[in-house]
Amino acid sequence: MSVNVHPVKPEWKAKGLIDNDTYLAWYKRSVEDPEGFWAEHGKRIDWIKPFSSVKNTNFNTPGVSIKWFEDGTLNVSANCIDRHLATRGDQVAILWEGDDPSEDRKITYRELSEQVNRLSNVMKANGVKKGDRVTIYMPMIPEAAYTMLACTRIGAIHSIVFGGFSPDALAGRIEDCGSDFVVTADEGLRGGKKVPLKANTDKAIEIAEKAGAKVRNVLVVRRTGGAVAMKDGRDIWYHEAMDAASADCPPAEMSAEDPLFILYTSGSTGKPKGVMHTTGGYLVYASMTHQYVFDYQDNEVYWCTADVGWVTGHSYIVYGPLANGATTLMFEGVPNYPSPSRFWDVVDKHDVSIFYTAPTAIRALMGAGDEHVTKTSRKSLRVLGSVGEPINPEAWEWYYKVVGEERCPIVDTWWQTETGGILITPLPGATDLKPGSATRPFFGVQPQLVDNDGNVLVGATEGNLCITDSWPGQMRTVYGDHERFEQTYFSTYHGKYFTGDGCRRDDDGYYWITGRVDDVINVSGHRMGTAEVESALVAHAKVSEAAVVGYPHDLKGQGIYCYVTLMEGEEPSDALRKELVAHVRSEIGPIASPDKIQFAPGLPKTRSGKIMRRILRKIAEDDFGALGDTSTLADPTVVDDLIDNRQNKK
Ligand code: 6R9
Repeated sequence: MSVNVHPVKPEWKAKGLIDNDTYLAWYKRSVEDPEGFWAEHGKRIDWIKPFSSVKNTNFNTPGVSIKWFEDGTLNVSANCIDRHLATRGDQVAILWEGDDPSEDRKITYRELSEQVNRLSNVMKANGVKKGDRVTIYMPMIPEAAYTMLACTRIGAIHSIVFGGFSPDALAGRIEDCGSDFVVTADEGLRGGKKVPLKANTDKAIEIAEKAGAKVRNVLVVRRTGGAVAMKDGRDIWYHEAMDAASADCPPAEMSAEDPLFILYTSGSTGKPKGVMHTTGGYLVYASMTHQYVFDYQDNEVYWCTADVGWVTGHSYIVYGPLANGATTLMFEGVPNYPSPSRFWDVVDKHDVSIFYTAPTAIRALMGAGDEHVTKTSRKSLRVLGSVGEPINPEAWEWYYKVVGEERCPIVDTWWQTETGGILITPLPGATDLKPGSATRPFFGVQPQLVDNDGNVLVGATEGNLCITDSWPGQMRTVYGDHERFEQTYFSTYHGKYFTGDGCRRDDDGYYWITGRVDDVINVSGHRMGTAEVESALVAHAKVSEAAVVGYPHDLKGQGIYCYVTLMEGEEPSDALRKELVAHVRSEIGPIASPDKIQFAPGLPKTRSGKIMRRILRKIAEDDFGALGDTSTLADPTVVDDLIDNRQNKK
């Protein structure tokens, strides 16, 4: 494969915070002397009590333990707000762009301070204490950021559930972390359509309470003004409570290792994991990566198009940018509403310098036609970013040429919910770019490729991506299940953090992520455990068994392909297909909608009863010439039926 290398342009180097020599020198120090390196960079945030211990980490099972800056104390909201007031009180902190292009709001750091202080008092007055779990199920409105920051101000742990998730999914997450306080809105608004957030919350609480959970209060922001039921004694209108609250709430002094947030993410088993991040290391890492990866410089407008329901929204809409005193743009809408020019219209309207989005959006906009881009100016753009899944070189080149007019470096940032911040990425002033490669490790990050037996691979090679030592932003545990944390991440390759991704390293030491090697698929940049979709399918009364795999999809990256075996006496039909799609949507949410459903009388299993997914993947890809060895199957004849009835015939 020929690679179209784009060397760092002289003007990128001149403007950039870090050039290649600096990158190489800092990187060397960061791995040779992590204590010294992070002692220095740990000071980039404000500590109430400075740390003396820097790094105390162990990747060996049992006993995995990760602590950074552990004797230091700080408050995240004070770092994201209070410390900027003297110099940037009147600077816009959050630049909000509504779903409807006529709506926007500019919230200065001073206004942010007032809102967050009031909200902290509202939460306190309603019994929220340090260490309590607060569930946030909200649209992309500034109040979502206020709520996150108010939690950090009083030491409560937030758990954000993406607004596109179903009541069932929300219920499971409320229950798992024992959350008794929920913040939501009457309705969300996306692409002109309303999302019934409060009604979903009511349903979720009903489900969770049947399972033993108890939700004391629901705080409800009025967004659309749509009619919603308010339960006496439990539900509180946000605006009423805010009016009555004082605008002064001193920040709680938190230990560096106190929990900051929980964020549920899919793994290879059916139950989402509560990824837990802590206070000090996370903030140091989020702010440092935000500054250097995006090359953020004072007074620039920075826009990350993610939703706060995903980790990208946590680290790169809220915590990283605000800790750096940036102006962060928060967008309520979608890329193609009211037209496929929306992103670029917003860039022009607000003079956005740095723009960070996902390959799935880039591919969709590329498909809509260049004219939607070229009719806009985009002259304010300086740096472009990509995250969420591998970006194919064609989409990369389009982003570079058509959107950025070859003026803007593209940072293809590889990272995960678990890593808290970006681990492998170019730096705008330092790294020669290769479309499709996330390029080189960030400071302090030591990638390693291993084969399936755990042998370390050197030089240009391909293997399973591990990280051999800790970085400050790393997750600390799975909430309530440390053993699962050790099992999932540190037991496959003993003593190493295993990412679940496959990866190639080229002759220049550049990393090329090839995608998940476990049973996780990546649909439009969203992680989906195939087991989750399978359990949703088998929860349907007519389904006896299901196996789910990913297949290449032009827009989504991967599509969801389901093999379904029906109960005795049930007949396959298109109506049932539709019913199953609707069922999965209601169990998990629209992002889990199956793309293909194939009714299969039998699934290919080994004699020990294991489903051979390798075969199912090949059939879903319409690549059954290369099925490999099927001799270990209990009943090899099922394969012929699967091939005959495949849903992806080319
Ligand atoms: C931040 C985020 C993590 C998984 C990860 C990988 C894929 C993310 C990528 C990428 C190739 C990139 N991924 N960024 N693959 N290149 N630049 O997306 O977190 O939702 O936890 O997903 O996404 O497979 O393991 P999360």
